Amino acid sequence: MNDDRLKQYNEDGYILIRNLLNEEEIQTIQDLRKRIDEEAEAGGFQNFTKGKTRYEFERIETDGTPARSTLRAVKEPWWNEEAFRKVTGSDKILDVVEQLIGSEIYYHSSKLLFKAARGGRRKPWHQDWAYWDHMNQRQVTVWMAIDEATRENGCIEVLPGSHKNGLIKHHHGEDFMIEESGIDTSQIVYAVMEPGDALFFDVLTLHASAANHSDKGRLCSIIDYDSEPKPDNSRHGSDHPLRSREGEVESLAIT
Ligand SMILES: O=C(O)CCC(=O)C(=O)O
Repeated sequence: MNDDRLKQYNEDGYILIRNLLNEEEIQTIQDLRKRIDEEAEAGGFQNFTKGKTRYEFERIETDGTPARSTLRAVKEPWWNEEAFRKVTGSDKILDVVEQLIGSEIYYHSSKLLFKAARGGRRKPWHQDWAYWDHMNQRQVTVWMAIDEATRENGCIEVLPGSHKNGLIKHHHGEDFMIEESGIDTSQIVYAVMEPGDALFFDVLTLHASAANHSDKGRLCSIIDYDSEPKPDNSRHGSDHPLRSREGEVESLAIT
């Protein structure tokens, strides 16, 4: 990323990088999703946990289509899914992350999210840091499109410059969210993305996504990186360094 793009990131609180993942990497995540769906179907689409990874499914019955069960989210796939880790923790991603938060990089958290066609619900406006505001702020979220993400299927939306206003009060409403009535909707940028595109955004950048009313599902990978290990007693973050000023770091065995 050149200096202009870096300046843009600091100004807007996000940067969109096209074609960051190649076709093989996109397919790897699609195959992972397929394997998880097959496993879930065999188990009657019951939620399950493996080590630190949680697999969640939902029944979609809106818009007049026959009810169906489908993947909703894999929380913390990093710990149990080697394919996910290989794709989302590659050097080309860490190289961008390093430019944004520095050369000390720790794994923070991850998700594989699926917004089902004709019924996948919206995510209200929020800042990621609100979930873990006891931690340091030098963190970045990387949102990668695995399916195409459009306005119709609920692409991610951001408010440029919102990271400069600090943490906004959140409450538990429809989700963990801010009071949305004050949002200037004319400022919203819709991050329409092709598979393989990646949005890097600051943990204070306000973002949301609409419900999916289209015929196409929307799969994405999300990963957060931190510049510091987790504080004692924090349930968020990790002590696992991915890059360090001292050079090589040990790779981690799958749990
Ligand atoms: O992918 C989306 O729809 C938004 C997800 C998100 O913002 C989150 O999980 O914090």
